Amino acid sequence: MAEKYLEKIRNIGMIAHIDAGKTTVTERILYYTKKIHKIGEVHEGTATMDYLPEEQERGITITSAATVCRWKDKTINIIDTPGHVDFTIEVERSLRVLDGAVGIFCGVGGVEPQSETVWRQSDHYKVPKIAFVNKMDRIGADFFKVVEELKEKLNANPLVLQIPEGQGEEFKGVIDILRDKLLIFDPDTKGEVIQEFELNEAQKKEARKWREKLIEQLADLNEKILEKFLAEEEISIKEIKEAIREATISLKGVPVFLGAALKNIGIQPLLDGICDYLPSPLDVAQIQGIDPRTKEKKVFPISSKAPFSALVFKTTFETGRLLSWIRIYSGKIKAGESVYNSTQDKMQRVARIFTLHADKKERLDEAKSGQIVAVAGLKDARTGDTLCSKEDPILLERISAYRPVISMAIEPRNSQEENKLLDALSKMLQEDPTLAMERDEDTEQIILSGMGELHLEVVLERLRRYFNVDFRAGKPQVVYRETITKKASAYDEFNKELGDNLHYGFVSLEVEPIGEDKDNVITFVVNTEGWPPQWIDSIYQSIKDGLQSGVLKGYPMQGVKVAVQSLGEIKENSSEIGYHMAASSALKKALEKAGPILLEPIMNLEITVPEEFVGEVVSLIGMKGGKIENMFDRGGGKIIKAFAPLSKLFGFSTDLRSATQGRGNFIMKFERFGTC
Ligand SMILES: Nc1nc2c(ncn2[C@@H]2O[C@H](COP(=O)(O)OP(=O)(O)OP(=O)(O)O)[C@@H](O)[C@H]2O)c(=O)[nH]1
Ligand SMILES: [Mg+2]
Repeated sequence: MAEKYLEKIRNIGMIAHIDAGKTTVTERILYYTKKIHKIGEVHEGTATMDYLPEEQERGITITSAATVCRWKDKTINIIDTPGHVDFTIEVERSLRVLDGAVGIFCGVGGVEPQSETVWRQSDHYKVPKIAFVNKMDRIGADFFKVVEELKEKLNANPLVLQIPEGQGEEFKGVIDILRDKLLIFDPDTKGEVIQEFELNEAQKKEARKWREKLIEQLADLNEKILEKFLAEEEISIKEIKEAIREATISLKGVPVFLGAALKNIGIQPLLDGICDYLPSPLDVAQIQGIDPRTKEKKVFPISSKAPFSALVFKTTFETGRLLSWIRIYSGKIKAGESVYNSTQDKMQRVARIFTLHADKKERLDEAKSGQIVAVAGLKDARTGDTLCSKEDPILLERISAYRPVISMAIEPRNSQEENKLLDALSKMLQEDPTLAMERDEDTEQIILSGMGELHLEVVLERLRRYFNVDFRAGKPQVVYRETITKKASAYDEFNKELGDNLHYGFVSLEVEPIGEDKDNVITFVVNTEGWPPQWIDSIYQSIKDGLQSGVLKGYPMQGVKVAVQSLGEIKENSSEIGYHMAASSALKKALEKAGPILLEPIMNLEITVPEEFVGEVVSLIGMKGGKIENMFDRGGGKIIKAFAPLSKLFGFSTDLRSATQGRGNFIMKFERFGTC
């Protein structure tokens, strides 16, 4: 029997393009659910979820923040994610542990590029969604156009449940097409009081049209509705809502709501929608993992009585102490207990458990299946680690990593500062899987790499602000990759005394280009049957490591297939070390012969510009070595989509501003490593 409390939980995320209104919507949700008593605003630096000074100064979300509130009989855990492309990891790791999401769209901008990206990410994790078309008060808002874009750009099946009464400056309220009511959100009570009006004839006609459309869509998806529809029988609101819920959870439909969060319009029906249509932890597939001992597939039931399993999806340092954000899939934990970190193969103690509300915490004695909580005390926990019980362990899939594209050299002012810097960086690296650090062997400089200029800018700001470190930072540089352009083969024989033992290994292999943006592939053409698995593992690992640092400049390689073709042995002397060394050297020789080249980050640009500046922007893109992919009209301006190498795009915002007298805007995201 499923436990009742689980049905009443909604774990949801707010996902969208930058500035769509995720934080503003969340603020209203907190207000109407009485979690806060005063509405704060992003642009005033007072929004609850944007609590970091870096966020308040810029008016954008940088790190995802969690909160929990209650609406009617449901407990809603919300994660408000950032829309800026440099912080996509925050969305990725949140989506990994959430059961549902609200995609927020600007009524004017529609489905903007980063919305497309996060929507696809959520599709990848099979996260059911509802859509909220926000900013309906803005001039140029067009709800129906956004609905069309949901179909065209996101391949979604929008189930329109509301239509607007007026749009843009004329926007007055929301028409509920299921209940045939016009909802007006009283501005004097900050939208808390909702007045319901009967529809006039014109509104009724429009509402009926959309309801019929909705029923047709549902009939396509749902047998019961189809039967009644064909028999022309009355279909009750309850039946319609059940069908919508089924369609949403099975990823076949996306209920669409609308409003204007800033004007306090449309939030309570959205909250009802979250409760009515988004899944509870019981409605989503059980999480699959493997048994770390046998490597066999393993599944635990979603229940607090099952063995414990949880995923660490985020870690943060607060006043020097590590806080791990976890999603509990099964079982429960109590404060003070120890858990097994199956990723790191060690026991860790859960000192305290908290629910999070932005930057505030509330202590709990225990937490169980379905919950999202933060725990203190797990030393060295990292994003993507699995927690479970030692007796019945499970290992869950890690969270995908991202490839840094920009690096920057930093130099501490003196050796005392260097220790402080390294200490601070080790904490920040633990928090942020998209940040990487290495030492330049020649200059001894510390090289930080990350997702973009803003990402590194925020990292430096945090180092200065929180850790009080004094350092000099260089200019951002592009991070490259390497690949090969032709087939080549090579072999190597290792035969040396190391320590007191002779080590032997012979490896011959072939390397081949398989497409510059493809992941590497390592195969064994040679029949490895009968060979000790540790030798084969050693060769595999050696090749894998070797591909991490290319033969031109030491950048990671990609798009390379390595086929091990033959192996040789000398009975007494063959060893893991021997094969490791032979494979590494054979690989190096083969790569050198295979026409290695550098690949650079190619960025995808979407530029919005008034018609009269199109010429200037086209020539600017040409100057930057870019290629225009297409151009189309949107919201009275032109959108130009182009690809260009990142190395030429530093300072692009200034160039674009001067080419368009400040009227052009752009969004840039990483497309691939390649040649333009
Ligand atoms: N006109 C209008 N402006 C809005 C509305 N909702 C939000 N805004 C404004 O749009 C801006 C961005 O809103 P946010 O809530 O920060 O958007 P976000 O999606 O959280 O942005 P990021 O977290 O940075 O990705 C703010 O200045 C809001 O005041 C709305 O309904 N109408
Ligand atoms: Mg935000």
